[in-house]
Amino acid sequence: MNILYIMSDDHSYQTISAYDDRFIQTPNIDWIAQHGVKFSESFVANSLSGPSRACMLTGKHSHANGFTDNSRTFDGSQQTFPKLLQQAGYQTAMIGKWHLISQPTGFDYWDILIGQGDYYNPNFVCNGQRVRREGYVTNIIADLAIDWMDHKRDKNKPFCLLMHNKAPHRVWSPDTCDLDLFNDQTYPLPATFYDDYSGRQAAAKQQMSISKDMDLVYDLKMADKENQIHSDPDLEAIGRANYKRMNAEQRARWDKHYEPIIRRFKEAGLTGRQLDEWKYQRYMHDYLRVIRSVDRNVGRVIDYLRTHGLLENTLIVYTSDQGFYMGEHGWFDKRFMYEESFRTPLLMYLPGGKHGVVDKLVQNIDYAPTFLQLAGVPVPADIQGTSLLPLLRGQRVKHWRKALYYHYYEYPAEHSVCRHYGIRTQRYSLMHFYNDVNQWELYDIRKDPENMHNLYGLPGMEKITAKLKKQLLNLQLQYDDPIRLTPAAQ
Ligand SMILES: [Ca+2]
Repeated sequence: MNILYIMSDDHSYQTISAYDDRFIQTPNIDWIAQHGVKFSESFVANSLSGPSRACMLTGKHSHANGFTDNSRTFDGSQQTFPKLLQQAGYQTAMIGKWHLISQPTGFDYWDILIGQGDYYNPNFVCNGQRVRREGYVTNIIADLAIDWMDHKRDKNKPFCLLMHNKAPHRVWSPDTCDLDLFNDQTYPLPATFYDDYSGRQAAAKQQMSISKDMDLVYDLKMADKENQIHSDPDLEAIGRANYKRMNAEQRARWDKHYEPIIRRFKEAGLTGRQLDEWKYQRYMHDYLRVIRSVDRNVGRVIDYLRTHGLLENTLIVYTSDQGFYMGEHGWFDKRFMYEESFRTPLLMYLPGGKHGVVDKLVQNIDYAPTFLQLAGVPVPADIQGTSLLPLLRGQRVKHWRKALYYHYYEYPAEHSVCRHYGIRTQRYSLMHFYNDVNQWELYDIRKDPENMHNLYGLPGMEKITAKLKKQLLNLQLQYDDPIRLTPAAQ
């Protein structure tokens, strides 16, 4: 069985119509759900790019694979599932955003973006060789994936291809052919857009708010020709450099779309909530245009499999490195153990497998053992995830996990989200923010899926809190996390 693993960067489940059809239709991504499994309770172990990728490759939590935050360098000498598949006779390839600093190991072919990568005319490193490619990044990554499957692999061997999009990562720059999509759409503000963060210290401290931290020039492309609009100097400089990176044809189409928006923005002189809500609409427009391109390119790759008889023997996975805020709590970005960023979309098509929804608690440490088991490779005992293969085959699973563990480390850093760890059951989330703050938060997800009402310490919550803390400590011991609940906190 071949494995095609497609992972986008910061793709929220809110913007996949198989999960939520309020904002956009994604028929090609939905195809995977319609012909396979949609995991409705899918989560990450650490809601950030590099750490999430490291968890996925190793099947281990961040403390165990060493890549706890984006300042780290991935130790490529450690065990990963691509290496184990390669040893078992698979052809392995990694194409697109890598973001683990060290060079990829365990791949017969790799062709990766440098760092975060650029949307337009991006630079890649192909098996160690630097190359600039003209065009739009999502199209290029799909082109490379198809080209590898078509021409570069050994067709006598099964393959495992990791296709990692840069899109829709900040700053959500659409393909020029998609710029005018959704021009007439106005999106409803999330109910929590004006959250005041009462009862939640870490939420109050963050710097990822659309109102305060979303940059006019960098994020919202208001780089005017007259040079009158100014924003954060560093971000503005990158925003203007992104514009210069385009070729003449791309710039002409870009200007045709953005110049009238910039002109109207200058004339309007928006302030306060009007400005906040204008920013939200601009953000949604660009983000959703980027998703349209992601979906189209997923369709191209599935079409390739279909026309080459590979749908009968290829597992197709679509996921994201974590969830993302579409204005909920007034935010963009991720990092928190709150639902929107802790969750991640996960769709899998297994030929001959189950069709439908799986509501078991699953996490990105489960992918590695799934692929190994599918390939008939023994799953090493030090892998912390659990194979999803029985769930994909529709088998009855008696003893599935009752709770997930989460640990986020990147602080102090961009967006100022405090360090925290926590536990998530089907019903509750309990999280402990530590380091410069010391606060517990408890949510009843069934009653409060938006994580607005911190129940920790309230009368009547003692019993469930004690039970969850005990379960949390058990998970920390099970996964051997050196940072764990102290006796005083229990
Ligand atoms: Ca990401």
